[in-house]
Amino acid sequence: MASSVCGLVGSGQADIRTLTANRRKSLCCALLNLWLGQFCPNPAQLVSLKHSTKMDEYNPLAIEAKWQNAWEENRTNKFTEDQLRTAEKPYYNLMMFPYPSAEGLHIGNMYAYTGADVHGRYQRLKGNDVFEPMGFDAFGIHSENFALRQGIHPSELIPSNISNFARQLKQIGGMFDWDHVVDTTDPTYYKWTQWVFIQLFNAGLVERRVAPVNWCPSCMTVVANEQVIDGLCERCDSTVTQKQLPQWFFRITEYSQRLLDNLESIDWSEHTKKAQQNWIGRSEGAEIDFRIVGSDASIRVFTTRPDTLCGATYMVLAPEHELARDLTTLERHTVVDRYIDDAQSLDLKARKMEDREKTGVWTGSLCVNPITQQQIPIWVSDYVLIEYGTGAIMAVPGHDERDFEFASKFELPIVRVIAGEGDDADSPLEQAYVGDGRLVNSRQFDGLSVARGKTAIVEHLSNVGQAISVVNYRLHDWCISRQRYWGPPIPIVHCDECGAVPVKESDLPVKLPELDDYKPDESGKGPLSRAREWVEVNCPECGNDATRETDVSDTFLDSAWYFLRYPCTDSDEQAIDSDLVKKWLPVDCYIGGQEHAVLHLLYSRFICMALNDLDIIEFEEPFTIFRAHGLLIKDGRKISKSRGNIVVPDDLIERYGADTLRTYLMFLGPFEQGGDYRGEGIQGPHTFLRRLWQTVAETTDGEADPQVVKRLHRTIEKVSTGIENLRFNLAIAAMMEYLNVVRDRGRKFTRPEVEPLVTLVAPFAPHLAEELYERMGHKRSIFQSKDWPEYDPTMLIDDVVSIGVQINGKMRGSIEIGANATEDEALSSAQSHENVSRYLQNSKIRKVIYVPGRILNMVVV
Ligand code: ANZ
Ligand code: ZN
Repeated sequence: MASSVCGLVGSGQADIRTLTANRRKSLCCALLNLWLGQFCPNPAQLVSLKHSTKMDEYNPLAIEAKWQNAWEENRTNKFTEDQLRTAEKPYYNLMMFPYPSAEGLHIGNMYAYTGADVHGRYQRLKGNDVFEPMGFDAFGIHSENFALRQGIHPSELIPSNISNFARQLKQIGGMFDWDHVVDTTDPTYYKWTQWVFIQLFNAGLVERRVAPVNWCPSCMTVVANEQVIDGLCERCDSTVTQKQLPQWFFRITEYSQRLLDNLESIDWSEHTKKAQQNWIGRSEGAEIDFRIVGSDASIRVFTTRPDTLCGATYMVLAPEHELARDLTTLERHTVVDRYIDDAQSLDLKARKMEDREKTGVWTGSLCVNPITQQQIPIWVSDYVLIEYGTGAIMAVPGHDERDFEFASKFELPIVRVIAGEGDDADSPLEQAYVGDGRLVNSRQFDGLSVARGKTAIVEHLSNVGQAISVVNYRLHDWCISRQRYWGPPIPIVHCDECGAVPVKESDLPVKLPELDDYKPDESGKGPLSRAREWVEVNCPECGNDATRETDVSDTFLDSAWYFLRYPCTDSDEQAIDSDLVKKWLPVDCYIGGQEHAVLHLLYSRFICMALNDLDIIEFEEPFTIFRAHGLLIKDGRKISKSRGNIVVPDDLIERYGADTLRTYLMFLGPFEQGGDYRGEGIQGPHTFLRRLWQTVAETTDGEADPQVVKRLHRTIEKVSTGIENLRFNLAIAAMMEYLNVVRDRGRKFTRPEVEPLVTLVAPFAPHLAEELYERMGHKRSIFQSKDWPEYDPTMLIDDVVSIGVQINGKMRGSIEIGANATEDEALSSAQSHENVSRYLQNSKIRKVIYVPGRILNMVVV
């Protein structure tokens, strides 16, 4: 036996690091054989039964252990480095790797992985060289919090979780290449995560700045915007507040437009693309300057509706706006200062909620509307956000809902400047009018359409230097700093002389120091700052005393490039072997959860664009196809640990076998929509597999029945397109139907009728298929056969039947015609029939009676 299968032994002692190493001989083999022995007392006996007339029972556990062992021994699913380099039809089939934070994989995870594996096995049976690697996203807050709860150090806990995950993933019959595993917590991996950071740093794409961040007082860490749900921390439900900290940022916003444009060239589900578009949030508009009364200075606002400028009756600054305090008059100071201080303790997410009651204060100052020349008040309110646009808005209560609400509350003037069809220019507004129309109350611009008004007003103001057209994006730079322990240290040294200096590449990895007390605290500094000896270091540039960066990087960085590493894990010398990456990437098909539609997928795209710009890789888009799987529902709710409705797959596998579980899960519904898990339903697929087993045993030699062959071709078509469109349920239903046809009313069935079904079922029930394939006399693995059956398209046409043709009630012949042919088709076929046409000569058809599939009767005179 060639290689490590530690995960199968799975009692927790095995360390995943043995899995990542290149073709390392394993000590586990002997153990594995012992373990297998429990289920498969005598594999030779199984084989000898091939020729026995009395078929043994379908025993899933025995054959599954046998084939998992055989795959391991024959390296069926593994590539050597050489094979990776020379594969002729490379197909990279990837699924999002799990974070091993929980006790093990639950049935919902199995659902996702099985679907992706079915797709991979199908591609392989079609003759592709399918690379299907697996790994563990084991750094990060999820894993760390899990370890904290268990009271076990993550460096102890995570490896045993990983080996349990690996055991389960093997048990379910996944076609994973266990010689190319990525474990993000392994220094041989995170060395290269740090290397990626340094490449981006050197390219000027990394920046350190003080920024307001969401701060969870309970997790005691910065949390990303998207981890704040309704103002609460996603993990612990505490109220999130704001804190000012120096942070490391990746400048993803430099790529906003490219991230948007490229969406057109990739085959992703529309839903996912839409989510990315919304997240990037492009909006076209203008920046307009408003002169401050009694000052030479002006305030710049961003608006998408310059056409409504004449309706701007006041201005609003974000509380953090640099002019907010300066513009406040003496008598307004107390009120405004208090308002600004209060706003800053609120979290960013809560402030963005549309339905929050509007609050605000007047600064006491005024500015001038550049068209109407009216003096309008400058307010401060937290509904304006500092990080979007210019942090200041012109408020148009007549046409913006938020402004309308604010103006109504504070009794500010509301003016209509857009009139829809039939609207009176001067009738008061009951609510903001957000529809299309023509400009009114807008001086020389009256009568213009909204679209024309936008360009006309911007053009007018830009001539006097008071406006420019701009495009804004909602997307923010990516904050990658985490003040936590369980992550890769950010490879930076702080030196008084040289500033922030990246660690020399030859000094990577910067190993995560062992820390017994790794809990975060409220200092705002990461736990690594407590590792005194580790922190003190010489500056890589000038050699003077310096200190290490103590933040670790975001887990999303680990997963933003792991797919580049899988084919390269044989190399310790470089992160990315350009030949291998060129051969295997972009990923042909990526499957994962819709919850990652934005962050993980967007960050991965960004990293690839950046590495492409640096000539490290030759493509920009990492995933040619992406499909999100649906969710498995139980009792009307998503299956998840937090909902306490977990189903552990191990028990089901023990009872029915992995093949049955796989087939059952895939039978539940369209894969992209998910399915409703009901335990009893598993019997159906189980019976199907048993019947298939029985059928193969009872198969006789002989010719195939043409009618059955016809059904076979239809079945091949249904199964192939079903799998291609991830409609696995339809594929399975088609096979079940076909098996009924084969065994219809006790008919004898033959090998050419049955054998292709074994291949069709192989993606779903790989162990069973291997066993049956072997019993049918094949020597190599079915997955090396490239035997996926082709269907003949002409066989898909309607069944042809023979129907009688009568003329005036007398039978005059019969025609071969499609069972569902129309009356016209039947008539024209009859008219070209030699005998029939003779009787029709010189007569006129008065009436036609046609019963499809039965009879055609013509009344002629
Ligand atoms: C005047 C106006 C009139 C606006 C109108 C809208 C409708 P999107 O489409 O999301 O880009 N805005 C600008 N900066 C803002 C900030 N920092 N915080 C909160 N709101 C801000 O939204 C752009 C619109 O949102 C801008 O156009 C501005 O209000 C507001 F009938 O300007 B508008
Ligand atoms: Zn220095």
